[in-house]
Amino acid sequence: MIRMRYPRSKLLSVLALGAALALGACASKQAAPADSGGAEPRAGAEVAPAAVEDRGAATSAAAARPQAPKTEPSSLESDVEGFWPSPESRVKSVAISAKLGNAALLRSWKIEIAPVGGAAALVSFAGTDRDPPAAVSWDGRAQDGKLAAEGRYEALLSASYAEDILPPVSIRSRAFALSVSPPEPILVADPARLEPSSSGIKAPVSFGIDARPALGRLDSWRLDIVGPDGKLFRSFEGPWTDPGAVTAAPPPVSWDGLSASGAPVQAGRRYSALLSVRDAYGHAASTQVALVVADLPYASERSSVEPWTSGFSPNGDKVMDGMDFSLGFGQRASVRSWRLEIAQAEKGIVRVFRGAAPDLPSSISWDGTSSSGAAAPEGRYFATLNVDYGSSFSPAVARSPVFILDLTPPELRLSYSPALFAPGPAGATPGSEGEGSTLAIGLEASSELARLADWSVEIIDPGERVFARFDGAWPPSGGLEPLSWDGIGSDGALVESAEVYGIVARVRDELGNSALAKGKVETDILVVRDGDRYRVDVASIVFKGYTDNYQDLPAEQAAQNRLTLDRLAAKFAKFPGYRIRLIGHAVMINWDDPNLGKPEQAKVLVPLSKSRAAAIAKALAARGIDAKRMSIEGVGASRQVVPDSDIVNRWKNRRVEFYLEK
Ligand SMILES: [Ca+2]
Repeated sequence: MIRMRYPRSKLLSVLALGAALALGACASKQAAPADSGGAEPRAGAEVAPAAVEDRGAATSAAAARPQAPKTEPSSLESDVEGFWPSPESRVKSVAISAKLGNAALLRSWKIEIAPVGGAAALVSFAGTDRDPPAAVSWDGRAQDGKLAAEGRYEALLSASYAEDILPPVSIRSRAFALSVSPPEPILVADPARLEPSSSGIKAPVSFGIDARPALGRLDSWRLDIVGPDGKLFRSFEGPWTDPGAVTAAPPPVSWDGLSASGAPVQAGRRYSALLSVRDAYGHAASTQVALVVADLPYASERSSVEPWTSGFSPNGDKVMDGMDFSLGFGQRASVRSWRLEIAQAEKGIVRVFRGAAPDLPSSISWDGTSSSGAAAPEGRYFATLNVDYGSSFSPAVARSPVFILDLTPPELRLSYSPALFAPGPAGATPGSEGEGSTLAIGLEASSELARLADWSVEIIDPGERVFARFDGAWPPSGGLEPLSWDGIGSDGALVESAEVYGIVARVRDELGNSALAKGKVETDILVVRDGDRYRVDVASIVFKGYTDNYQDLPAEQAAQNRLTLDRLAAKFAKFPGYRIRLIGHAVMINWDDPNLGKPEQAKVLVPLSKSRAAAIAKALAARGIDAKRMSIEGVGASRQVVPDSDIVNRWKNRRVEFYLEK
């Protein structure tokens, strides 16, 4: 579009481009066609009419032609160095002001706009009036209304005078740019990867700012650092360095990694730098580069948390009731704070311990309570040590091996056989060379969480003391095979005949939780070789104090006596070829006083022991043993098994011994 501005006094309207064409039509009566002067020669920006130097010739011609007037200068000026024909533009058009000297003598004039370099004019208009427009405005559109190509243009003014009284005028304007493309900003960040330090970043970032300006003169720039949250972190701006130069870039911008308020960038986060540039016509464009803040370096020394044991059992029994952890802080001097989290795989964090430098404990003890003080549930746990190094290093995380909190004792099942146990060395049984039987003791144990650690089996004698003991690590060395016991006690003695022995089995897990199982086994009548005869020991026939009465007793004892007699009778029936000798024994009261003991033996114990042997012989006869096979004897306290001073054990002396003899 082109429009013309006339001096106010002319009162002429501004005409649009379409109208400019119309002007051409309307002016055709008086003006040459618009393109008629396209090939006219072009001269400097401002020239006086030609032939000024040929003043002599003009003077000599004056006689034949009208007197040549004094030549007035003409000029053609563009008001801007460029423009951007767009509604957003600050400079939407270029104004060409033309001034023609000797206007009153004009014959015709023409103003054209053409690309620099000689291509055909895009628009032109012309006239024959003697007062051409003071200015023409061009909005970058060609005669046909289409936007002209981006590039550099110039305006051309040509004019001729009536009767060639003056040389024709041909002037070109200063070139001006028709700018369409926005500038292309160029932003380089060096380095683009920021190394964090305790105060921000180790080295400042240098931003190189530049732009490919297209045809527009660059005007200003703005550099925004945007944080990971999308908010403006820091901003810089300035004018383009040299308003006179088209491309001269501003000096680099140095950024110290701090926000406008002085806060440092965060390690491991991503920022971006956004460069916007603007040209003189209002064209704006932007570009951005990513700025990655590296993670803080890792501490070279590792942190650690180690439970002291594989688990614990906080049940107040003083056995492994607490769990201790060793804590290792990788780079102690740089630690800012720490946090120890104790967590269960299923339930998450149960307990937290924390502290700050310089309080860096080498160990922490946990009593098995949660943060609320309640008992933590049983299960598998682990501890995590989080070490905060501030801005010196990346936070360190150390995780412990799994450990167990277990309060439930193992499950234990005790089995044994036979219920009636008849041990004895090989060949001890009359008429038999086979081995005596053994007691098979089986343990089955299980534990859900903690590993089983060890086991023990104790044989408890009728005096409630440990007769034999077996123990070992779990599982038993023989695997799950039952323990085989030959009836020999820890002191090498054989079990007593026809007694009840307790069996106490125990298993323990690694955390000190133990389980107990009890049983009882009865020993059979034992037959032991004694020289050329066999002795049958029965210590369990209980007599009423100082009598031979074995029946007037508490019901349980009386029943046990009857059972023993039944077994004796059954035993003797197996050896019909042997005679049976019954020898009664008794406990001396006055064992510590020979003066009293001697008469006690003679007057009380011998008769009592013989009477006891007789009572038992009678009971055996009642059970089918031929009385003729049996003989009795009473020896009182003369052949004691243990000293009568042994109050605890002397019950063993109160007995009847049986011998099988040929
Ligand atoms: Ca415990």
